[in-house]
Amino acid sequence: MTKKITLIGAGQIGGTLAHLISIKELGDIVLFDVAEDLAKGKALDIAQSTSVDGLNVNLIGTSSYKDTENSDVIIITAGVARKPGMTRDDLLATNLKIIKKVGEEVKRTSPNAFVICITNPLDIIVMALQKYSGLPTNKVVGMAGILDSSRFKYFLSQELKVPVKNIETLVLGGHGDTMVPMPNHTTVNGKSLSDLIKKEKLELIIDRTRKGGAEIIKFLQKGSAFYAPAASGVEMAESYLKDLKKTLPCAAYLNGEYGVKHLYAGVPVVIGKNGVEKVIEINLSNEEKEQFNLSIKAVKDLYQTAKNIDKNL
Ligand code: A3D
Repeated sequence: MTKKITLIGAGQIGGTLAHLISIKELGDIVLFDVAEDLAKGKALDIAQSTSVDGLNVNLIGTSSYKDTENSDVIIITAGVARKPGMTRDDLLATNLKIIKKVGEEVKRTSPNAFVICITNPLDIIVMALQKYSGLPTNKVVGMAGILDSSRFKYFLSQELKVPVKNIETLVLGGHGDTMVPMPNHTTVNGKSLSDLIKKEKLELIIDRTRKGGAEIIKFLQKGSAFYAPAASGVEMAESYLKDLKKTLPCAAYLNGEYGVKHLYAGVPVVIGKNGVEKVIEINLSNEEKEQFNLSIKAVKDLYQTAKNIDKNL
């Protein structure tokens, strides 16, 4: 049966998600936004693009949650994005309020959906979304690690002059300035990265990866990255819908894994037809552990700030 995919937020990422999902024919698409005309306009434009290629996808734009009922997958980008000079954490209060409403509506209309959150600050918003929606933790997951890893991979491919597909890499931790690119878990054509690149160069690339979002905001001025974030969200949705059981770095609920309890953070997980089916625990060196723990501390601190805003979290 045709799957139903709802995109809550029809802004830059929401529109790109709809386009990519239609090209891949993953399912019928409901593009939802409080700005109804924006959702309707983008849905109509993308629907017309499907007749160019003869794609078999239905799209609608709406501001009514009734139209989203019984979705199989929901991808959430509702909220505000960063402007130049802002950190992801600056978005917290505004986006928490938005996500409360979204979470409650998701619970009411699509309690069986697999829900992917992209709204920033990611780790806290996905945690809040799980609480507000009451959906099981394996059905609520955050997109960040795939994007951060893709940036790391791209910069390495440019430096080493090898195709991106020959590089395997990983970025863990929270989606912020303390994220942890993992050079020791990176291979290029199966070879260890440390044999191929000078330490100083690698450090520059790690720093550029951590600031990858800000670099794009500085160019765009009016918004933040959306093509790569959307591509990353689609990879997660596809792994769920087709039961691909891919191992992907995502913001997942930790219940003791990596020594962390009751918190969302970026770790490798297996995504298949049951949602997040497994958290993969990889061995971390002492230095990696230290950096990961620092990143977890930043997530915990921001969670405390969120609790000061809404004590029910
Ligand atoms: P933008 O183009 O502003 O789209 C956001 C949309 O949300 C707008 O069309 C709003 O009308 C809509 N919206 C606001 N409130 C609601 C609501 N209550 N219900 C439904 N829709 C609503 O932003 P964007 O698409 O560029 O970014 C969306 C979010 O993703 C932001 O919070 C970004 O910071 C975040 N983001 C995350 C990553 C990660 O890697 C995690 C990367 C890039 C952007």
